[in-house]
Amino acid sequence: MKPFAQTWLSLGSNLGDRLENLLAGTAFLLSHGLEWKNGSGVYETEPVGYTAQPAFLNMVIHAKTRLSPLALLEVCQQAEKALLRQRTIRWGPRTLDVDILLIDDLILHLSALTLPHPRMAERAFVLGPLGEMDPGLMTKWTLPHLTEGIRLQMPASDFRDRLSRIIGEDGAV
Ligand code: GSY
Repeated sequence: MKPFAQTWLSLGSNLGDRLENLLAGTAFLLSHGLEWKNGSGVYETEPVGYTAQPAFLNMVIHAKTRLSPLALLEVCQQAEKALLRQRTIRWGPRTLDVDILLIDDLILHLSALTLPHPRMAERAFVLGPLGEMDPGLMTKWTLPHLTEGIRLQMPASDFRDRLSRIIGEDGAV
């Protein structure tokens, strides 16, 4: 059996019921080969890139998995599809976005997947939640602690409680 890898994923939503989208997306991941280790709080964040769109809810989750990097990418894309991701403008609104930030110490340059995530070091909506959840990781990867334009909306423990109600007691959250 393949050994476990640890992974850190960024989740974002700015269409529909944003919190429900994050919960449903996380539940999807946990039923498709990922095991929960930890999660950040949920932050309301100003849109980056294409700015004429609604504010996002963003969070980071830390999970372990036996999936290969490309199989993990496939599951992340399936989670987006399961949430009926609608996206007409490349950087525009979406029901759910799932980005792989890190897998262990892997440095990857594939056409489908670059690790560490190439834009994570400049995104407060990633660095704020990641820094809250995993300060050691910020030091390890020399990441800046940017928090501009982000505001804690729901503490990590409340998100975990809501998630437990969806996935049940044996979801190991
Ligand atoms: O790459 C993730 C999608 N995205 C986001 C996001 O998740 N949050 C914020 N605040 N801005 C964003 N711009 C893009 S594209």
